[in-house]
Amino acid sequence: GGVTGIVKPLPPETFIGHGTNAEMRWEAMRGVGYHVSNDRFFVRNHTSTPIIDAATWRLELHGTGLRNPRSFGYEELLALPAVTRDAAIECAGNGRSFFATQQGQEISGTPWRLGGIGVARWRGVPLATVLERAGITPDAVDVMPRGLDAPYVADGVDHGRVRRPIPVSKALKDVILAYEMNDRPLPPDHGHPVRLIVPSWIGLASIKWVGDIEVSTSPLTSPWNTEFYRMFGAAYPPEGSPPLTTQGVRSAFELPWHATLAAGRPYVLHGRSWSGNGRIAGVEVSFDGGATWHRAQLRGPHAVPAWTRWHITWNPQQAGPHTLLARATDETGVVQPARTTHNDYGYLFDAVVHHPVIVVNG
Ligand code: MTE
Ligand code: MO
Repeated sequence: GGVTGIVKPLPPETFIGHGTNAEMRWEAMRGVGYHVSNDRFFVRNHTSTPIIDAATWRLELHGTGLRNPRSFGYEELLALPAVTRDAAIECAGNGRSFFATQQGQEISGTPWRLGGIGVARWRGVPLATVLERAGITPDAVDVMPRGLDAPYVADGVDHGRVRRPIPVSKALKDVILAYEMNDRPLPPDHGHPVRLIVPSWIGLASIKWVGDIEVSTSPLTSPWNTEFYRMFGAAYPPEGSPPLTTQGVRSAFELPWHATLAAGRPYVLHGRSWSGNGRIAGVEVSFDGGATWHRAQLRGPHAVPAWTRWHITWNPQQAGPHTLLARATDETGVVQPARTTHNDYGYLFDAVVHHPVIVVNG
């Protein structure tokens, strides 16, 4: 899948049947600015990265919700009024491995730690512009973009090409058809030539390698909003929760797992927190596994929906293993919980993560 740079591929056995997946390395984020460079950005593919020629690529708009079904070529799209914005893309399964390692629960799916997220500067055309030029009707309800990557086959079932409906209200609000990532043309792994950016929503909604968009006056479905990307399990109704939309609140330290620190020396610990609900209002850090909490210093910018950087000084005194915790609160008052309610596919792990470090006598 063309994964380069310091992105760390997951062990091969973890992505059988899950395509090409690679995490962003949090321990390598120190000194990295607000945006994650394209070669460090996480990759999450259901199958594999297709190589698409922008010169022959077309975006087909079709369906009952359009008065003027039509298509756009790459150059036509580039000629439309463009917008640039910072936004996070985050996999619904980010943090999934902590259901097992922190809560002792069974889950299935790619075992992400916290590296299933990245923030980039995206440039492209508002989806609303393209839908208006295709004559979206007032009674249109759903918009379903579909990728040009290979159909997703799992356990002998062909689910077709990756696609998922978005309600018209969201599609017209802030969704972008992006052709640039951090001032470069989209790299193949991230959707070249054009992908959707659906701010605040689970990463799956941001369809890569988009080839067509159906606009319908009746509700649309796909396996990605009926079978997958809903909560199933003991705490949920048998048919599952409604399809997942916005992300929760999460935090991560820019530190290696099991980082070694010397006792008796002050360290400035850095991290980032983010929320699908809006801005981060505050972050507290605990150096003693949750007994006491200290307010971290937030540092701008604070784009929505993207992350807020923070730091806090720690002067470890006692040698031995320690657990660092970071707990964010967003502007809507949502606080990261101590535990996340289990769901079978391990989506939306939002609990405070126990980050182990080792203090040695300097
Ligand atoms: N779009 C297509 N066409 N095929 C895919 O497999 N994966 C989705 C989404 N868009 C996917 C896709 C998922 S699950 C996520 S989390 C994001 O892309 C990941 O985007 P990235 O690989 O650019 O980080
Ligand atoms: Mo995802």
